[in-house]
Amino acid sequence: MKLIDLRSDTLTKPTAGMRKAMYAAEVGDDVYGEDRLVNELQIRVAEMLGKEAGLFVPSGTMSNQLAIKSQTQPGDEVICEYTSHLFTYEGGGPAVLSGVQVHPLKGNHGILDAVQISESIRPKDHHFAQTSLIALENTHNRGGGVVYPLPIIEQISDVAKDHHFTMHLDGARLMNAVIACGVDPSAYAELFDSVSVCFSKGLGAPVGSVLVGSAELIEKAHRFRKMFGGGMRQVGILAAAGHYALDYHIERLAEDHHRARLLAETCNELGVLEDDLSWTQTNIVVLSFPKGNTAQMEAAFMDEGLQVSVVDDQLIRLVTHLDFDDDQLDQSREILKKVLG
Ligand code: TLP
Repeated sequence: MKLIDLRSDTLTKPTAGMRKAMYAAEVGDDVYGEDRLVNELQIRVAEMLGKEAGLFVPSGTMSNQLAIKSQTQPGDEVICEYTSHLFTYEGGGPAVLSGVQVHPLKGNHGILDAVQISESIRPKDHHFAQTSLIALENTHNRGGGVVYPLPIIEQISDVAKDHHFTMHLDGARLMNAVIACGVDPSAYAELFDSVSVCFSKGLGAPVGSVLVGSAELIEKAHRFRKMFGGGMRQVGILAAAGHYALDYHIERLAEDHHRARLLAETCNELGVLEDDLSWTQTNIVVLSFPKGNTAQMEAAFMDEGLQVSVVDDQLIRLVTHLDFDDDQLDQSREILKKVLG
């Protein structure tokens, strides 16, 4: 039985076209700054997002951590959402790598608002850690792939400006947000000092992210990338995959969103969708079960050939992606009905 894998959009394999581009890639040593495709990719992403400079890094995690390191001092505080990737899934990186403490706030499907952020800013008093960075995530992974509404980010950005804080965007799935709501990526990016974009999620590349920001910020991040062991050598091979993803895999994200919507409709009919259909906005579908049932449900789906991802003891996540087609969609809906019906 061929398994259908909906655990994550990170699981996609490079397509034949992408592999061809990687095979043909001219390479240089990027630690010397001599890999043309890497240099071009950094400029390309920076221009797409309206920023001065970009830095190619191995992962979304490193990109987020470099953004924190480059914009904080030890003892500072970073405000973020309590299920955000940089707080939940990055191994305590902010504390270890930047010596900052994270102030996690509970959002609505991962979305924070300006009022709760204002209320959580520490007074200027020597008892408190000083807030210096606000980090948001768009789309919000644990929020169920929800798109951050631009007006809310604008209000949060006003708060940040009033207090002279910097703003970082974990845009691992920024292109999903762009396709879902038709907002230009630069309209999001102009509200942030740094933005991280991943090629290895919905865009289907095997590896790689780019951090963008001002030339000064990226210069600092470049130094820290070396310190974190992220200086790479002949990585034009990977940059070629990034270029290919930008050329061919952005518009098609709409297909992933459509398939996710159909999966969500089935889950809704079966009474297991976490919330109403309006929260399934991109390629992530979240299912909710009575407490303690998710390991058993995961096994039941697996027995039928569907791999899902257990988020916690109540939630299961399905993520649509480049390697998930209409036939697999039909089969998945049948499996959901069989297991849950
Ligand atoms: N997310 C992965 C897991 O780590 C949970 C996934 O399967 O969704 N930001 C966001 C919003 C992410 O979802 C991820 C990966 C990252 C950053 C980290 O990217 P990598 O894995 O490249 O370090």
